[in-house]
Amino acid sequence: MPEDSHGNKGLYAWFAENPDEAHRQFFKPAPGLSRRGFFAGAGLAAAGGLLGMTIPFYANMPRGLVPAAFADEDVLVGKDGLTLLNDRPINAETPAHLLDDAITPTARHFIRNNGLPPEDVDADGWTLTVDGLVENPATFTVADLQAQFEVVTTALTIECGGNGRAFFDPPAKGNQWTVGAVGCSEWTGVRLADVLKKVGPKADAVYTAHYGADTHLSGKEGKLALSRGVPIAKVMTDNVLIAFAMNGGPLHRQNGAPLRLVVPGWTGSCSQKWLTRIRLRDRVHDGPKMTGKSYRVPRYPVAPGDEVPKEDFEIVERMPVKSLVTFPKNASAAGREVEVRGHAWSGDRTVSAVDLSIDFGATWLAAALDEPVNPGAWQNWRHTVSFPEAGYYEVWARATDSRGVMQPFAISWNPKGYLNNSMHRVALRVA
Ligand SMILES: Nc1nc2c(c(=O)[nH]1)N[C@H]1C(S)=C(S)[C@@H](COP(=O)(O)O)O[C@H]1N2
Ligand SMILES: [Mo]
Repeated sequence: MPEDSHGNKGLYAWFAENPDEAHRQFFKPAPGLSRRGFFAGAGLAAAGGLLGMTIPFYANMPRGLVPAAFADEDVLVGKDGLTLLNDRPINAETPAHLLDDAITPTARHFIRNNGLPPEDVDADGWTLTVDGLVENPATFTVADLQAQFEVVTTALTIECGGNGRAFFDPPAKGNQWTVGAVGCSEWTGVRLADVLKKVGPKADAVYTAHYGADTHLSGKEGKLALSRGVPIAKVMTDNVLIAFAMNGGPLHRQNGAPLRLVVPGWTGSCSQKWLTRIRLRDRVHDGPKMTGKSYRVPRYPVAPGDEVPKEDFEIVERMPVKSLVTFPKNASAAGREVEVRGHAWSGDRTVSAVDLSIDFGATWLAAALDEPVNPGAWQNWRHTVSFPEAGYYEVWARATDSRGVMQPFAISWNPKGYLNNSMHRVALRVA
């Protein structure tokens, strides 16, 4: 049972393991309103004790809800400094200055859940089935994957399609990600391409369909939180992984343990967590969050607030060119000379330049830019900036990719708030 560094069982673990009991322990019904959960005896001392008061609308509280009053500390067990945007499902981003490492530590990889992660995961008994339009459908344990295919370790960038949503005006509904729904950890696993070559895709297979073991928030049997897919051509590339380790250790529970897909550079939703099945299909997959307006953007620019017909949306695939300033921290104090640094990426492409401006875009300074450590990894950059005098400055970062596409200052609004790759701005008080 997961415990924190003080030996306490995490609140989330407690709720995951026995929601009814946890509910009884944490919540106290207002007298006379509901008898649900009221019981006498040893547990009573704790009941309501943590909140210290009754909850008038106790009867309406969904089973398994982790009280927001504690959520910040307890839900993010094993994570360090993440900002919780939602606790049901758990969504948490990493402040930019905590993404300063070249390789994102597990504790600082963001979390984007659409449903509830599976409970009591048995990594040894876990299986992945590959079926649908294949010659030889097969089921693999994690050990089978390790034994039958080449195991590779690569740094791969995952960015949520909604990263940057918070900067849309008018606001787009959904988690209000600022800049931190992105990470580049080192993933260890086998290539999906190798596994598919073994099972033999049939000639009419054109698309994958991914399934995971998380459950829908409604708790409805068989209802999936998210099931997406990608064109076969994408997964036949070398850097799409079925990963079982992260940064040399196990996957974090919230990042898909014990098995997940990593489809670098494409909207994070393609990287199915808690992976149980990959099915090959003869058409574009139509699982939950694959149809309608989910992870889709209008084919043409639309005015803010416009209603766009469903058929005018296209599926989000690769993520656009983007950069992040990870040092110095936004709104911090700085000296007259500062090494500004960060990362830059562009899905399926490389970044060819990162430029910085300290004068609101009038002039630009070229940063030193590293090659990616391997295809699919973000690129690190740095530049020592000299500020002419004391005062308030903004550092703007602008990446340009291998096709000459540059980050914009602001992007055209879209209804679900995807793909916001506008420049990252960091405010500095120079002494
Ligand atoms: N099974 C499953 N896989 C999933 C999701 C999910 O809700 N369920 N969320 C997806 C989305 S939208 C993103 S951005 C990435 C985030 O990966 P992370 O939580 O490890 O950062 O996981 C993807 N894989
Ligand atoms: Mo996402």
